[in-house]
Parts: sequence; C-alpha cells; structure tokens
Amino acid sequence: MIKTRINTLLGIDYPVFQGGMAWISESRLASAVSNAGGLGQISSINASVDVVRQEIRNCKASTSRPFGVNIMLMNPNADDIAQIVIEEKVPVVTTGAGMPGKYMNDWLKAGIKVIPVVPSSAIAKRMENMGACAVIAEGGESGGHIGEINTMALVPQVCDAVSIPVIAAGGIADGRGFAAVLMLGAEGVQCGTRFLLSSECIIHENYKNKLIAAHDSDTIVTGKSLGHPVRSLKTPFSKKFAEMEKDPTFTAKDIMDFGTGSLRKAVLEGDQLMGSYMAGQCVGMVNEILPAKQIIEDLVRSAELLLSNTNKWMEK
Ligand code: TUI
Repeated sequence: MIKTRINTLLGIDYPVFQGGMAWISESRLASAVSNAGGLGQISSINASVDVVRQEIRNCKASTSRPFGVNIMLMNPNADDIAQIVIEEKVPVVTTGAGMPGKYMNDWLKAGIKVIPVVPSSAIAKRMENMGACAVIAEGGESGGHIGEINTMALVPQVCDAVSIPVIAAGGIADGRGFAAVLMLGAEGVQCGTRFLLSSECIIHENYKNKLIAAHDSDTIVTGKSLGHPVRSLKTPFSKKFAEMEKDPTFTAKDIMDFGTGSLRKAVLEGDQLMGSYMAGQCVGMVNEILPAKQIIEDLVRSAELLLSNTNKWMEK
C-alpha cells in the first residue's frame, strides 16, 4: 500500500491526481477518479463561469470524496472562479500558469487546501511561503502550457527546496513513472494524458484516436515566441502555428488570433485542421481506453510491485 503525507492531508486512498485539463476535465471524469480513491479535478476553463459552478455541484452530487478545481490564473475569469470555489466549499484548489497570491488569504480562511503547479524550485518556495499545503512539480514533458525543466531534474530539486509534500507531473502514465518519482522524493503523481484515454473523458472520438495512434516523438512545443509554450500533438494546426512563429511577416497578434479557440475545436468538434490536440510526451505509452478506476488501480498496483522488488539490484 503506497501511503504518503498526501493521503492523510487530503483524506484520499491513493496519492494520484487527475490533472485539471482545460475544456476537458469535467465532473464525470473528476467524480470517477475521486470515487476510485484518487483526487479528481474539474477545470475552470470552460464555456462559462456558470458552467463551472454547475460542474462543481454535479461533482458534489456524484461523489462524497474530496475533489479539486483547477484555476488557470491567466484565464480572464480567474477572479470569479476564485470566489465560486469559496461559495461552493470546494475542498482542494490547484492553480496553474501564475502566482495565486491575491487569492491565498481568502482561500485559506475558507479552509481550502491550495496546491499550486510549479515549474521551478524558486517558485515552489514562494508558494510554500504563501501558505500552499503541497505543490505539483510539473515537468516539461507535460501536455498543454509548460515550464522549461523536465520532471527528472525538477522533482528532486523542488523536494529539496520545500518541506511540504511534492506531487510530480509530466511524463507519468504508468506504475513505472509513479515508482520512479517516489524515488525522486515526490509523495504523489498527477496524470493528464493517461486520463484523456479514460472511458469517462468527454473528448471527441477524433482526439482519442489521435492519442492512440501517437508515439513518443509525435508532440511539438509551440508558443515560445509568445511567452506561453504549449505542448500538443503534431497536427496541421500545430505545424502551421510553428511555421508562423518562424515567419517575421506574422505579428504576435496574428499568431494568437490563429490559435484562438483551437483547444475547444479539438475537444468538442474533433476539428482535424484547426484543432489543438494537447498531450504529453508519454502519449506513446497510452494506447487503450480504460475506466478511470482501472487506470488508478493499475498505476498503484504496478508501482507497488516494482517498489517491493527494488532489492533485486542490490548485491547480496
Ligand atoms: O497550466 C498548465 N497547463 C495548461 S493551461 C492550458 S489552457 C491554455 N490554452 C491555450 C493556450 C495556453 C494555455 C493548457 N495547459 N499547467 C500548469 C503550469 N503552471 N505550467 C506552468 C505553470 C506555471 C508557470 C509559471 C506556474 C507558475 C508560474 O509562475 C511564474 C510567474 O511568475 O507567474
């Protein structure tokens, strides 16, 4: 049985988080993960603030276990969502793409457990000082908006920098990755790409088929020139985006306009030309659609098996 400070801190059976993925992580997936003993999360990048409130209520109706809401701090609706999580008594808030300082006092006063995503040890330390109860160290192997440091180097350095528990994210899709990051000092994992191929995940069939077909080299990072690097599958959209970034005749505004709405087009419409299919580098390991409960149980059981056999490398 893998038990870390995360189990007791959050009151969950397994220290396994499902990432709060923009336009994707809805109450159906989040409640399935929480009911299976992990931490399910709802994304607050959605059609509207009202939809987010409804999704939180749906999640509460579908599970009595803890769940989280992810707040992407670059989202123009972040102020409204920050208030809704208090009103709806959400147990856990994770943040991404910025510093949550201005909301921290209100969230902590409301008893919310705040777990920010961090791309470096310096930012992890700042989050600990502002009252975070844990951090998610997200390596550059992840899908979506990413930092520069990869999981293997990031996780141990974040663990050294803070005394709160660290959850590792980026490149982890099975028990091997889970066992490995525990060795690096992490006390939990967050998986995004693995849960894209779950039965409860609402992404369009075309999205699921592209993930099943993809291998390790089939992702690309675009958006560096705009200051917002994003990892997604190599598709007509992402290749054109990368070309536009290299072409001086396009302005930053042209490129941003080209990208507007592209993730929604992939998730909801399966748009083959203009969709942005965000996915992490572990996509090549994720080849079948399984119920969230089975994904979590496989992750935990195979990590346990590997960890209980670590003695095999030691000379007797
Ligand atoms: O936020 C994510 N991943 C995301 S958000 C997203 S939605 C999107 N849609 C279209 C274009 C771009 C994004 C898709 N994927 N991960 C969490 C994350 N947080 N990654 C990196 C960070 C981060 C970066 C800087 C956290 C804190 C930070 O602080 C630096 C500062 O000073 O603000």
